[in-house]
Amino acid sequence: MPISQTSSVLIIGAGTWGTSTALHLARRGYKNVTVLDAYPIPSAISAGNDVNKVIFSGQYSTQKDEIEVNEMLGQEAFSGWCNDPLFKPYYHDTGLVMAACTKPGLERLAVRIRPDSNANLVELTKPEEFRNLAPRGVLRGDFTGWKGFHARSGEGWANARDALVAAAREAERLGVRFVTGTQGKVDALIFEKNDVKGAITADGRTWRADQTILCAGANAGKFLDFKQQLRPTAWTIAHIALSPEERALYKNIPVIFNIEKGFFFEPDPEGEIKICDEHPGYTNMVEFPDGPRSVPFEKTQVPKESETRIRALLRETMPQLADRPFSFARICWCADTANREFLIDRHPEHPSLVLGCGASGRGAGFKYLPSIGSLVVDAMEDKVPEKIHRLIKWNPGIAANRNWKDTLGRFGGPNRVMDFHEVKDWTNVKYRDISKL
Ligand code: FAD
Ligand code: FSA
Repeated sequence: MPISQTSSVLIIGAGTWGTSTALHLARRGYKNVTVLDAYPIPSAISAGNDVNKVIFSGQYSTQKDEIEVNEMLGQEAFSGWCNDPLFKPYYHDTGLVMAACTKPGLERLAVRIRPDSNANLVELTKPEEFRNLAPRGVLRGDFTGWKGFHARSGEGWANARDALVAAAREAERLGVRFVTGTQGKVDALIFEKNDVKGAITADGRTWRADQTILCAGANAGKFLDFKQQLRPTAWTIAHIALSPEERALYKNIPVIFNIEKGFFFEPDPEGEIKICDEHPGYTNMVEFPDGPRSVPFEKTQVPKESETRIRALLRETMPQLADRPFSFARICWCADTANREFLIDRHPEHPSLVLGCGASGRGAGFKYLPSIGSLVVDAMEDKVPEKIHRLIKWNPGIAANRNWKDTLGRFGGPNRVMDFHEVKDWTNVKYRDISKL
């Protein structure tokens, strides 16, 4: 049956990409769209349910065609943050510093940042140039060996959780139905005659649909054999609370991102600074009859070794905060493809199934919230331009015999993909429920 605006469309996952997809379907006039999510919005396990995310347009590849497509997709997303009245209030153009210290780190930095293409960049080579990025001794660390670039504007951060909730509310206003909790928790896809005809939820209900779009982030592999194309991989987040006086002092600092150590932002509206230690990620490898796979699990703590790395980053940059207790900590899962491209395509063997997956690609996928849904709907409408489709299509060939330990161009920590089975000690930070509207 040809797709029309009255076709029933079922989206699995109301995280970053599922919400964006719902919004773009509604904006294109689709009238029968349902989104299922296992958690109330914003989902406690969505990678996008976070106080802030980096909005950064840099590169991740050296291939000409990938650079071109990356620029195109990046511009679409950035235009959404700057011009779409829905998203504009959540973007903060604070500028961003991207830095590294070692030779391989600096070589990677040269891939990620191309000064020739951005007149807005200032090179930073000395510690005092980093310290001078914020007023009043906020960045009073040694910055030993740091080199990098400061984009004074055109990069920054977004208030992620609020932007996600705003997008969901707008989709709902335009007629999309969101079903969450047990009623929205998908147990399985409905496979019929080599096709996918919807999903079955934990309450036993059958949701049949003309088109099913899988946007379940790191959990997508629970429902479909991705033939090693997705690797659930986790990163680590912690917060430190500032006093009311300190909040004013730290306000408006640029995002500081050392690609070998981690990154942090100006305080969130609650007066907390979020810090992530950068590393090639953690897997949770489990043996299955057809081989090992990484399986996501939830935890609002981080490994002690991550705490040590976060404190080391603070000691180099803002030593005055390095020994403060964490007010929040969490592991956060993404899905990495074998080449860090997105995986957005109609499934070749299940014609009514569309995949909106692989969001750890191209740097990482939150920054595409305003626009990625448009590409997913293009995939459903079979009109993704060939030069993009070539890069983001279902392509198990490139994942065959996948090296699950591939760092995919990431640095930090021990410079290797870690596994949670190796972690002995975790932090013991007070629990906070992040699943609230
Ligand atoms: P998610 O947002 O995780 O959504 C998946 C959804 O599926 C969830 O809502 C979940 O509840 C739902 N789901 C799961 N199982 C089921 C089920 N059984 N039934 C129904 N629903 C289900 N990107 C940036 O651009 N900038 C950054 O600064 C940045 N920082 C990051 C920091 C960390 C620590 C991490 C982990 C990621 C970061 N990212 C960043 C990446 C970005 O957050 C992700 O790429 C993006 O949010 C992924 O979107 P998604 O929709 O694929 O997955
Ligand atoms: O380039 C970016 O926009 C950084 S996204 C933040 C991050 O934590 C990565 O640094 C990490 O490597 C992973 O992709 C999850 O997202």
